[in-house]
Amino acid sequence: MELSRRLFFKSTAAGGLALYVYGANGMPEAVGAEIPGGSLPATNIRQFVNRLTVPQILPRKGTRSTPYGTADYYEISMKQTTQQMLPTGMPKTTVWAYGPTGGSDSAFTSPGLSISALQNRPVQIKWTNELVDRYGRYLPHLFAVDRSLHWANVPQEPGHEGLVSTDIKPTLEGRRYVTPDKYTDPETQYTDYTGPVPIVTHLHGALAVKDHSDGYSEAWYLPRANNIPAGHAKYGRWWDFLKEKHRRETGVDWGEGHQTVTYPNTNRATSLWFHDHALGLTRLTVYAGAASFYLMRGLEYEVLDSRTRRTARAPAGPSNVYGQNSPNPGADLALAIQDRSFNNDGSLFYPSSRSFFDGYQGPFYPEEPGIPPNWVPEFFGNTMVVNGQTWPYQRVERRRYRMRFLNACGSRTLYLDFRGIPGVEVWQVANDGGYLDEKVNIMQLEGWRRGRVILAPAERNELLVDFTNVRTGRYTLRNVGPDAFFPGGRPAENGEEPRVKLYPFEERDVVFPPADPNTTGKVMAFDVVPYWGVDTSTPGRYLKMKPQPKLPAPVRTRRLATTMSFHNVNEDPAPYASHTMLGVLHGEPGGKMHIQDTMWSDPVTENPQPGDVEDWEIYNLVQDAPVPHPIHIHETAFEILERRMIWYNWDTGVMEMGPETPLLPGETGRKDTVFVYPGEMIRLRMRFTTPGQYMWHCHLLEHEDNEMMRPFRVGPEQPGQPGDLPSHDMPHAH
Ligand SMILES: [Cu+2]
Repeated sequence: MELSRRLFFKSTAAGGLALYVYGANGMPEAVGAEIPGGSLPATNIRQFVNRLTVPQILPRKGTRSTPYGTADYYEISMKQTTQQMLPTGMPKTTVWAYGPTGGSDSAFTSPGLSISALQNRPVQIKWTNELVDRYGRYLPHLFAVDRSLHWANVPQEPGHEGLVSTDIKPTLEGRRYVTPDKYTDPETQYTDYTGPVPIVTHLHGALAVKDHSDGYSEAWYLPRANNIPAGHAKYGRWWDFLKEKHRRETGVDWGEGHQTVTYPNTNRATSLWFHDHALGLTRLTVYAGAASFYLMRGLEYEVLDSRTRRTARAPAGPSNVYGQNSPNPGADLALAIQDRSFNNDGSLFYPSSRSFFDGYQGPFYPEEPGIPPNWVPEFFGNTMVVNGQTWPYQRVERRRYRMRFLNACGSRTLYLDFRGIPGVEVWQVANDGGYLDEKVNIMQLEGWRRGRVILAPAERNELLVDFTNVRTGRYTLRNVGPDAFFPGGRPAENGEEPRVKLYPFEERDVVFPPADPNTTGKVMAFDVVPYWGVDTSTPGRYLKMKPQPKLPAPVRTRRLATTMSFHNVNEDPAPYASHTMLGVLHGEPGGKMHIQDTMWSDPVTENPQPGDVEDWEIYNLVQDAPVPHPIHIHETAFEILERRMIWYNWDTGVMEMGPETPLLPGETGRKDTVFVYPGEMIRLRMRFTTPGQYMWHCHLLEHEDNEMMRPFRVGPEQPGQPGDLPSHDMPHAH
């Protein structure tokens, strides 16, 4: 198999960092070419063949009475199905899709049908795991599940001190990893997990959701299959406790293969999305297709028209409800962007082996305790998929459109680039938390930012895209984000050399190679045609935003860290990434700070009380492999108060504080996901309102699945909640 590029950063004597990119032959090579994937080369896929599909709205199944009031009620299943992701004429792709329980196969798509929710009108959903075949037997995962991580551990393989439990890291003692074709002896070998697949769905960005309804990673459940192997648990460690809590509070019970949850919908208008969150395999199940939009409509459009001082008019679509109309999104387009790789038979490709990432061939855990056999630290697909199709096109009229973008990639950061559409106006009006305090005129930003919109994994935004002054013809929406390890910064232009210099502060300069211009450098095409109607929506220049009230001063400040663990193996001078972590910092910025590394299994360290406003300062300390981490905090949304350069001296432990840097465009208002760049501290302010057990984590899904996730608790420990697990030994070397 062709090897992925190996890319890492090495400190130089001057204290700067040099960027090294290694090819399969171990020699530095140029970047900006097609990246490796499955057996189907991305260049064999014709672009702009299929017309964009915008997910229709899922009709509700009825209403239910809940403690929050009358709720819209839905039943949604996850099933295996096929869809035409590649252009017509090429093979179909097997995906895992959300769809209405009992609905026809055509209603199961990836992304799934959207939910349209109204602010303060609750929603109740019964989620069912239907990952079974037509004989009722469980379906294995589409991709290699790594059983050496701290994961759901469905087979309950023993952990430290012989502990038998789900949701622990098994020791796999005395066993050596082999690929499935070489697996013969369960006493001395282990291989990929191919059993029934646990799922649990999280509504990303939903505020004030109780923990029983938040998709806690240890509240997963298997499908109701007739051949669950002996010794396999059907539910995660937190299932019983949260099941009983939901039953007690809402009167609705959970059962084999299904879970019902209740959302209060106290958010402002914004674009939420839901996706799988099962412990240690989220990256794989989301890659298989488990993601959909959840569009939260406000009681009114929060934006004013400066000419009238009344509510502005947003570009609208016709009512676009599944089963009631033929699909017609009108001028309201929800766009989920995902990078994917394919094999010649149309199947999705995701690496089954660590060697795809950096050529490392083993030994693996537990022999080489830091290195899991299947997990890769990051993965970049070599095609761009929008709403479940590779490189679609969309016909747009010379008028204004409301576009809600979602970066649903696992690792990839998008730099959407509108520069190739002369005459277009682009206004960012909302981010993931709702409408901004200040609109952003994207085409008038300064320097390299002009025409570009950055989207970290899991971030969303809403753009008003105005084609009124664009000449008819075909235009490409491009992506100038990175194809490989991403250090932050800006894309190289005109053959510029990539570079990463973080220190000294006044010389900070980060330039990365942009995506391959022929493949992942393109997102989709717009075919601009005349418009014969009258566009009554408010032009961007007249939009007047309503700033959010500021949160009061915090009752406490927490100092937290993102770190990464590396291992030197054999004589190889380059360290191998082992796992990513969050941590707690002790000491004062500017002086010595000590890092308390924390893993998923460690006891809760962040424990606000209900109603508390807290500041979280998150320090990205990974300077020898500079990776920005998109941090997501459940239950709440935050103000971004500060970005500041930092430099942590790993030898002396001194945290040097540098100058403050401006917030990025579109970071006003509230957010639920935010990048923390390498060598940077970001300060977030938020209020916690709902008692219970939640998670905060990196949303780079490969990181999230391997320890870069922490439980946190609002309020006191709950009577009867599952106890802490013994912390497992993980190498904490840096
Ligand atoms: Cu991360």
